[in-house]
Amino acid sequence: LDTIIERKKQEILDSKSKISLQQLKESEFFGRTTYSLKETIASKSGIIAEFKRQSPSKGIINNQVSTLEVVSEYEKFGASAVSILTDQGFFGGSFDDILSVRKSVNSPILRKDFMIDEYQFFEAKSMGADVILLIAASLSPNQVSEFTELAHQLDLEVLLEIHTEEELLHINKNIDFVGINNRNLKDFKVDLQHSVNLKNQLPYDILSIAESGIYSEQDFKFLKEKGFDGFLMGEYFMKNENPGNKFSEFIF
Ligand code: IGP
Repeated sequence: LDTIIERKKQEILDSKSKISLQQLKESEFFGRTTYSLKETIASKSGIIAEFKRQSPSKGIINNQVSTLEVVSEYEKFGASAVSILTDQGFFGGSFDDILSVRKSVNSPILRKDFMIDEYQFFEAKSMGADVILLIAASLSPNQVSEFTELAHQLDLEVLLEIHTEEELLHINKNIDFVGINNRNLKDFKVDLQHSVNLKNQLPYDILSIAESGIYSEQDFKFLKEKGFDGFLMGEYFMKNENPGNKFSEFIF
């Protein structure tokens, strides 16, 4: 994670030198009305289906498919939201992956990236995102509160990702969803029971999303029975030649 954050700082400096904050604020999507995942999470499948070409743990997953084709099908077959990786260095994503599909997708879009600088929130709004991710492991509780406030000023919902008991302290009443990562970002091990245990320790009633390593309908049903409201799934769909098709076959 530290390596990713170091590279991220450089990416942000590059972006800032290319597009000013003022330009972001004047861009087409900046003033748009966003879609709410709070509204779609219970009315649809609860699945947040992810578009991810590659990852540090898996290498290339799928770099043959177009973002638009995949996310349109995710939407058509009942995803509550789509998640799109915009990190370039480690996940092969870009700003354009969201920008280019925004007009065709009427579902909430989660900008999946490592948010460490206020600039990225303005960027998220201007590319057409509706929800942003905050990762507790790379932020202080104070940063989580400040970034949440900024996100809300921009009409973006906040998903806070945690993985350990200590990170429960990052939760505050303003965040919209707690994501519990089934995957340990240090050794990439997946443990669904660990997430269930952590979910049972949440300080109050808050929408919860199980993230990563959901590799079967059985995994999904297990987590649903344990009370998770949402399910963030990428690889299970993306590792197929036709991820949209794979999503359409998933029984939820
Ligand atoms: C999706 P999976 O195992 O279904 O492909 O996981 C998503 O949870 C994962 O991509 C993820 C992630 C992250 C990626 C969860 N938290 C933080 C980058 C950064």
